[in-house]
Amino acid sequence: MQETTFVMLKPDCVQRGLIGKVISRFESKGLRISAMKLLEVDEKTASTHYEEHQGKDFYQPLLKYITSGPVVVMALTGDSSIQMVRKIVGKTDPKKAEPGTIRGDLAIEVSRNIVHASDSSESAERELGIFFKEDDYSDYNRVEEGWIYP
Ligand code: IDP
Ligand code: MG
Repeated sequence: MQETTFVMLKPDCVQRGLIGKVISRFESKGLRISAMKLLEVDEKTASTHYEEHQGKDFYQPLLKYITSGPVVVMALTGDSSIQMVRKIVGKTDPKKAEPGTIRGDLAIEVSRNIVHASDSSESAERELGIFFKEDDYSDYNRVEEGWIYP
């Protein structure tokens, strides 16, 4: 089923110069970038985005981390993209993430794990709504989806 998921390249990803490397993994898999921007997350947006973690001991450091520098947010569309992107990203703790996954290959610390990806269709819808509005999206097909060169 065609669906759209939300991905954020966190400040450590941007500052380590890994934007291209990480996006490339999603692109090569065949996912379509349907919206994308570079921005700084303010405190309020960060707390809305991570509201499920409120009260946990890593919550405050998490807000500080995510607001510490620019991030890249994107909407990725494709067949089963929500589950698939979570697989490509790997387990939350990079020490446990399998080699071949983004976190398994490019990170070490759970508190600096490079990338966020929605974990369900409900969270995808909610998180996309926090960062994108209707006209941020582009509707097109990739070549393998039937796009024809004009
Ligand atoms: P997820 O990003 O794989 O969905 P969540 O459990 O939703 O993982 O946690 C959100 C984010 O909070 C993680 O990506 C990570 O940045 C941070 N985090 C989660 N657990 C810990 C922890 O035990 N220590 C420090 N940071 C954590
Ligand atoms: Mg999560």
